Amino acid sequence: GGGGSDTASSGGGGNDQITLGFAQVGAESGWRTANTKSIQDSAKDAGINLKFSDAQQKQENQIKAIRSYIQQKVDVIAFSPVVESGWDTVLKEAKDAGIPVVLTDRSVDSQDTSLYVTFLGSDFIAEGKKAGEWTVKNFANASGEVKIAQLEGTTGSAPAIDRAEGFADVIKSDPKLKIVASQTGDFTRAGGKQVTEALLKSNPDITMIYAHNDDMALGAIEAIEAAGKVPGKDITIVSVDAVHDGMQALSDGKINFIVECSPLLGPQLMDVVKKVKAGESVEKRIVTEETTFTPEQAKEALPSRQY
Ligand code: GZL
Repeated sequence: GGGGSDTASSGGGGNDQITLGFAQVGAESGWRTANTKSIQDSAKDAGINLKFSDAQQKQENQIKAIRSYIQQKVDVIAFSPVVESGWDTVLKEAKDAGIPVVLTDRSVDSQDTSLYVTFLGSDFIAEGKKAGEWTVKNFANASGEVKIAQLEGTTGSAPAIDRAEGFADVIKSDPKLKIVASQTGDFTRAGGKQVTEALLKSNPDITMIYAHNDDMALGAIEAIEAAGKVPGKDITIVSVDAVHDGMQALSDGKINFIVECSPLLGPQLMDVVKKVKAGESVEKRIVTEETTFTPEQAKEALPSRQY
């Protein structure tokens, strides 16, 4: 037993009201807390009864939560799979119970795509490519080798796998660009700081850090400053998400470029839930709209950012 918080629910229990069971990854990053807020606020606005659980980044807790939603006979189940693999059994249980499942944010590697109605979330490979394109441009005139350290997201998660793939695909066009070290910081600030502290000892001459999310980049900034170096100058930093603290560091010049990954999936999720309940068809893949930011663009955008 234990692990993960109990499923909290909000909103009345009217008989024609839709009940959605959402199994969240955890609360590991600024992105995740903004994503949770978007889902909770949107459920309220949509009059949908939300049952919500936090799996503390453990797959077994997400599976437990999904099973509890099946027991409670919710109308729809939605979740962001912490890792890509290991979902077929529980998704089959949901299918056999006649409960449609919506994937948000991260996807699964199940061969049987009938196990879920749709996948609503970002194109992480495109995010990695955008980071790579900026890197190729930024170092086009560099004289020697550009030593890159990569802070990977949660091992086995779709964003970690795809952001690494998209980035590597693009930077291979310039042989000067070399990934000399790559390690997971599990999407957390503490993880990013610990990995960077070790990195700076083993690779003191790294030119750039590519972080799979802002929280790890912010941890890296702490480690770089503790080592007496200037983040954004001595070591170039590129990251993904564009959450408030990342955008602040970008605006301050401690990060050089951020690829946005929007957590505000709540409104689209509630639309999908209502369509599914009404038996209407939904596209199999819904890709989130998102952009990129330079320091100047961050300065302009910060005042109006929701997260
Ligand atoms: C991406 C999401 C990732 C964020 C991290 O959609 O799954 O998980 O990039 C978060 O900040 O922890």
